[in-house]
Formats: sequence, structure tokens, C-alpha cells
Amino acid sequence: MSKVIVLLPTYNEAENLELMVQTLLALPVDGLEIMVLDDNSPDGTGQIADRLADEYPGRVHPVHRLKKEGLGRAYRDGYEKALAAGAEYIVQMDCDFSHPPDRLPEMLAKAQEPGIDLVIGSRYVKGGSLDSEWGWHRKLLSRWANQVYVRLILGTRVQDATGGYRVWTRRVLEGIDFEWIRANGYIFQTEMAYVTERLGFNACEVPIHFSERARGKSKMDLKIQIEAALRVWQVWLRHRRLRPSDRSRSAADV
Ligand SMILES: Nc1nc2c(ncn2[C@@H]2O[C@H](COP(=O)(O)OP(=O)(O)OP(=O)(O)O)[C@@H](O)[C@H]2O)c(=O)[nH]1
Ligand SMILES: [Mg+2]
Repeated sequence: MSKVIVLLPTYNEAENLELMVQTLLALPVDGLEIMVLDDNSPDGTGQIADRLADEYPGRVHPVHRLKKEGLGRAYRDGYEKALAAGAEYIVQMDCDFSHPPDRLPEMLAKAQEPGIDLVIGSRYVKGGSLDSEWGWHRKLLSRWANQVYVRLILGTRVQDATGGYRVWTRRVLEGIDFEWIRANGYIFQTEMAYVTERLGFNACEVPIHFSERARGKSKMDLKIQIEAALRVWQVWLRHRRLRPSDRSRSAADV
């Protein structure tokens, strides 16, 4: 299979990184490589990444970023580096086991089907589910935000536009000029999904079960959720005129 690079953004994931790397490398995916995008975590995640790089030469690549700059910046940096390293499939996922690694082989298989440009591990398509610990009101809010609110504003087809578990084909990331992407927090995933659809790429979804992080600290709160909801409008204003002919770089001439 062509080259697969998994991007793992980390900030204080010392409790999760090693198991995550072992789990990913044990998957039946030939030659899978991992790029750890660490924002100088105070808990020493970066040093763990270095040790893992020694243990698994050529399979684990630590990227040491200077300071905490948010998920969006880390991913943009990772996309560039994965493209430069020749990846055909670029995977992105959280390092806290909310995104089940065992779904990855199926997502990668899907990404190889003709006509599919992006695969999203989805909580909201048939077969997908949310953490059973979540109360019904939280589940309802999350469903409404994704399946109704975001889709009404942006007109996107995907049911889980905020989902962060994805397999990108190289051509999509080559088609996006990362300078266009301004969001850095939780809305980053939505902005990427919207731009992908505006450029005429085809996203499809594979169901996943999303579980709450078991180890480490959660950063989500109501203020962040409200800010994200308002920022959906910004994303719409910024990109509503994008067309497939706006695809950038080498993707424009294929
Ligand atoms: N490099 C980098 N990674 C980050 C940053 N913020 C979060 N991450 C990582 O991004 C992934 C998702 O972040 P989480 O903190 O799990 O966010 P979440 O899943 O929305 O919220 P909780 O799991 O409830 O904390 C994890 O692997 C984090 O370690 C950041 O500023 N820089
Ligand atoms: Mg999480």
C-alpha cells in the first residue's frame, strides 16, 4: 500500500502516547508511520516521542514545536510535513483514544475506493455512537450542533463536520492552500471539511464509537462550545465563494 502517515497532535499526553503508538503500529497496515506533533508539553510528552522514535526507527517521527499554538496550527504544520515526506494517505486523530484506532484499517480501505477523497470517522452516521457516559441532553446538543446547525449554515453534506478522526488523500491536502484556514480551535475541523466540499472533493463517513478520554485532562467547556457555534458563521463568510477551480498547487493541474 502507498505511504500512510498518522498525525498525532499532543499536548500533555504523557499518559497516552506510548500505548497509542504501540496500538497504531500493531494494526494491519503495512509500513504505517506516525508523526507526533508536540507543542512542547510540560509533562514531557516530547521526550517520550523521542524515546519511541529510537525504539521504532523510521516509524515514529517526533516534531517538536516551540509552544502551545492550538490544534489547527499543529495540523497545518503536520499536513505540510506529511506531504513533503511523500504520504499518499494522511491520517489525523486525537491521542486520547477518543478515536478508536481499530477503525483505521476500514477507514483506509474506504479512502482507496475510487471517487473518495476524504474519510471521516463519524459519530452520527448509522452505526456510529457517542460515549455512553454522556447524558441525553449532551448527546442531543452534540447531534443538533452537527447534523442540523452546521449543515444548515454551511450546506455541507457530511453528518459529522466537527469530527477530528480523518483520512485525507494527498490530493485534497494539495488542493487546499493552508493560508486559507484561519480557525485554530474546535472549529478547525469544520473549516477543513467545508473547504474540502467547496472545492468539489468527495467526503464520506465511516461509523465510529466515540469515547471520552480515559486518561489525562479534558479541556472542553461551555464557553468553548458557544464560541465554536458562532465561528461557524465566520467559516461560511470566509469560504462561501470557493469553487473547484480554486484548488491550489499541483492539484490544480491534475
Ligand atoms: N500540538 C497540539 N496538540 C493539541 C493542542 N491542544 C490539544 N491537542 C491535542 O489534540 C488532541 C485533541 O485534544 P483534546 O484535548 O482531547 O480535545 P477534545 O477531545 O476536544 O477534549 P477532551 O478530550 O475532553 O480534552 C489530543 O491529542 C491533544 O493532546 C495544541 O495546542 N497543540
Ligand atoms: Mg479528547
